[in-house]
Amino acid sequence: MKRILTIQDISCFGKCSLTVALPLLSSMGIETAILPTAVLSTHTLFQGFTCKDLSDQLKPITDHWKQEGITFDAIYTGYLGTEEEIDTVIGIIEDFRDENTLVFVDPAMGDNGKLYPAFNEHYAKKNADLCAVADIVDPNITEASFLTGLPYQEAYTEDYVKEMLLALAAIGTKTPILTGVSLWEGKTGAMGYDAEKKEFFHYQNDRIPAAFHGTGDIFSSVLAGSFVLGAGRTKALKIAADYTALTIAETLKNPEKPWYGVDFEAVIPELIESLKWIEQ
Ligand code: PXL
Repeated sequence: MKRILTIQDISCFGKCSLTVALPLLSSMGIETAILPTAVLSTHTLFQGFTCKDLSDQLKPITDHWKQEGITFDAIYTGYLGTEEEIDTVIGIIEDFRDENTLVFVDPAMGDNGKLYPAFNEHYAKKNADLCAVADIVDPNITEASFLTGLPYQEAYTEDYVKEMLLALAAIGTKTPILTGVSLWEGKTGAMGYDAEKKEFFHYQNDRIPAAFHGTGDIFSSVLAGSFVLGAGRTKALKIAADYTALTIAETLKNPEKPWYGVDFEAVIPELIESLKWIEQ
């Protein structure tokens, strides 16, 4: 069985970060170890959330793992709290990675042209150091613009997406993947760039005209899991994008649609079913 380590916060309520990554990766048949960076009452789009920083626990926990000889096939990082924490996480990656470890970084820090409430531009720049050590990063356009310094555009062309991907590759990531990319009217998905082969690749599915919080974490968890399971890049994008779209469609059926996250739990069986594409 493949084993992944995911490093991100626990938002106790709100369907994001670890409460999404752990169930999804486990459902995909991947042993999932977690390194919680902070415990929050909710994610930061709720008013008045509490937050207990766990930065001082990261080193003792991972030192213990080292003593136990624990290793990982992949390390997947998500929302991190502070700039110091980014440095600690880079150290953990360096400590645990070997030539076969997949390092997947979701530089979760913003959406719709803005950073999340807990972050500033300095933090955003620091996240580029983490992206530099990653095999794969999957920012949305907002995050990519903060990482690269290229201007954020709501309406854009394929050339803009390609320029952004090349700028991300210039930071040092082997395979940047830009999420929430709409290449044609009525479609949405992701586009990536393989810096070694100098090839662009993409996957688009039908755009559902609705936006929910937490879908970025769902997409990243399933994308990271698909790569760990050996999916090629286009199949991995398809599995992650189709499942994310399904979670949105499912949520729209719910008369009490939660604003804070999607009903991903109801369609986990379909995710498991879609893993058969990896072999096909
Ligand atoms: O979904 C990303 C995320 C993760 N963790 C926390 C957040 C957010 C987005 O707002 O606030 C704490």
